[in-house]
Parts: sequence; C-alpha cells; structure tokens
Amino acid sequence: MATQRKVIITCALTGAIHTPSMSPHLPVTPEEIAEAGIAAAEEGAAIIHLHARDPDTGKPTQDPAVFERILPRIKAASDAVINLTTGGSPHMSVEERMRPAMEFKPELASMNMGSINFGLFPMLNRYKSFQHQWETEHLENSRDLVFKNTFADIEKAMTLGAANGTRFECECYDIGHLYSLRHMMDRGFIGGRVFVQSVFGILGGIGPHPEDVIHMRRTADRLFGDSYEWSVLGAGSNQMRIAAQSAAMGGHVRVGLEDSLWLSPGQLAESNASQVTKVRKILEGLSLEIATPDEAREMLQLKG
Ligand code: KMH
Ligand code: ZN
Repeated sequence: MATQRKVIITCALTGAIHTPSMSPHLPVTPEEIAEAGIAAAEEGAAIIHLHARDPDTGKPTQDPAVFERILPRIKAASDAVINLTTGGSPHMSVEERMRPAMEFKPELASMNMGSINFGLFPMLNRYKSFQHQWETEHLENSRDLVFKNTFADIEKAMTLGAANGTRFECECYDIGHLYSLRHMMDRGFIGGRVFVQSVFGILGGIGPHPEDVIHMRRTADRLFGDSYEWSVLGAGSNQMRIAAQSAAMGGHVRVGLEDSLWLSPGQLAESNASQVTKVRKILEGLSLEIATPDEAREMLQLKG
C-alpha cells in the first residue's frame, strides 16, 4: 500500500452532469465558476477541477474562449493546481472534449480510463421540471448514452497531453479501468507516479458500497504498488462517507458540486467551499494533514 503523506483535496466545481435547475448554487457563469474556485482553494483545496458552461443556458461547453474567462481569475488569486477536464460532457465527441487541454496545456487534466453507460435518467424522478430544454434532453438521452473512451481515444489523449507536459487524473469508474491504466503504463503511454481517481456510484460503473472501495484499493495496490497516488470521489449522497473511508485507507479525496449537490441529507450545498470545509474537518478529525498545492505538485510530479 502506498505510504500516506498529506491528503490532497480536489474540488470539482461544476462538471457537466448536474444542471442549473437542480440547484441555485451550481456555478454557471465564468465569474461564478472562478469565484467558486478561489473560495474552494482558500478552504484547503489543492486542486481545482474545471469544466465550463454556457453563461446563458448553463449547458456544458468546451469552448476555450469560455475557459479563458475563468482561468486567469483563479490563477491571479490562488496557486491551486488547475485540472482541466478532457471528459467535458458524456454527450460530446472526444475531439471536442480535448480542446481546453490542448489550448491551455495545464499541469493536470482528467483522463477517463474506459467507456461506460452513464445513467443520468434516474434523476428524472427527483427533478420534475427544468428551466431549459437541454436539461431534459441531457437526462432522457442518457438511457442510450455511452461515455466513449476507447483505447485509441485514451492513447491519443495521453500522447497529446504528455507532449505538453500535462499529467493526468486517471478516472476509473470500474475495476477494469485499473487494468486498462496498467496496460497504458506497460505500453509507455503514461509513466511516473500515476494519479488514480476512483469514481464510485455512477449508474453504469462500480457501486458505492464500502466493499467496492476496498476492492478498488486492493486491486490498485496489486497493479501499481508504490507508483500511484489514490484519490476517490463518491457521487451524490455517497460523497462524504466514501471520502472518509478512503482517507482512512491512505487516499486523497475529491469533493465539489460536480460530484454532489448536497452538504448533508436534504440540505443543498450552498457553495463548493462548504463541501471543502466539511471534508477538511473530517480529515482533521482523522488526524490527517491537508496538502498544499505545492505539496500536491510534488506528490503528483507536476510541471508546476
Ligand atoms: N463527472 C465525473 C464523474 C471528467 O471531467 O473528465 C467525472 C469527471 C469526468 O470528472
Ligand atoms: Zn469533470
């Protein structure tokens, strides 16, 4: 098992899964997203995982011009590591999804380690009415949605990113994705200390049971030995419980409104920063120390 040092908190600010009608606190405009990132960093997030949205409709966009309105604001006010999405939205083509990482050559970018069914439609039961037509389509169309990340897609994205000095948050939604990552390491597409982000509780991926977390950790230990850093995110109501379990097992944690709109059962999170505060208190309660951005850079071998 990799030795536990300080714990890296990632905050994923807005994502592409939740929609504006689901929470008035979801950051949508470039100003809102930047402010959310700055506040999350102030509360202890070393890494800010970024998506962008169309300011008028809240629809996810990978237009670099929108990211251009977010990035300088965060960089001017914080030294947090910026992690740009290459996942974009599961409804987008891989080429579209790569645009911000290609344009801005970040220290860190997400890398989705396999194709999955991405089941958003159960949320239709919770949210009956939407402000924008795209929100309904986004959920309804997910019955027939494959979040496409073929081996060719991953090879291409890793090659393009590595040429820019970008390293990756390797998002593993199921056990097989760990084996795919090992395969990419063996073929030389990714090296050094890999950053594994295990995702629990997406319909179509591994579940959120404590046994699932243990199985993911044991398999990663077996495949990667000491050459990885492990982080977890639990989708929706699983977020804090899975963060606590994995932190106790030597993991890093990811929170943020991309992954859960909630602070506690029935209580919407009023900000990304509130989730960072909550997870920081959980970590401190476990006598764990929080990594600064520079400590995260060193652990993840980022270019800085
Ligand atoms: N929305 C998360 C479950 C990405 O941006 O590449 C996964 C994610 C994908 O963060
Ligand atoms: Zn994301």
